[in-house]
Amino acid sequence: MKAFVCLAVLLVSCWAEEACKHSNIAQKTEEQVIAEVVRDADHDRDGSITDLDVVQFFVFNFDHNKNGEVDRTEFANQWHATYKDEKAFAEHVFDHIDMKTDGVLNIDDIPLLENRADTDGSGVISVSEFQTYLEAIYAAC
Ligand SMILES: [Ca+2]
Ligand SMILES: [Ca+2]
Ligand SMILES: [Ca+2]
Repeated sequence: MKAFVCLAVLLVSCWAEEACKHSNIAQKTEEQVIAEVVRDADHDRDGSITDLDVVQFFVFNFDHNKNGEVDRTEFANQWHATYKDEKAFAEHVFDHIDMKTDGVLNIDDIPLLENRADTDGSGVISVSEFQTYLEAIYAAC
């Protein structure tokens, strides 16, 4: 566990060193984009982001070749098309969400994502926890 925390800290500091700036072709602010993502991710609008919401959000919207996984290119293209962030920035978002760092988002990332975002340990990611998680990703970039 301790080794994992150290690794996580290392990875975060690596990301922080990259000169990456939020830019959006529609001039949306980070706050506007995050609000849209949170709204879309809570697919059934019940105030929490469940496994099913995550699968519906990512697999249905982003998995263009329908192979059950979302790769970095699929993610960047769709994030850019939907939220208008620059693709390079969308790739940074992907790198944070790809918890297993194997280059694809799939069901293996979900438990890791939940561990990371469920900060009160309630077993479910609330809309506000998901928002905080996204804000951290945008701020780290
Ligand atoms: Ca939900
Ligand atoms: Ca795919
Ligand atoms: Ca929670």
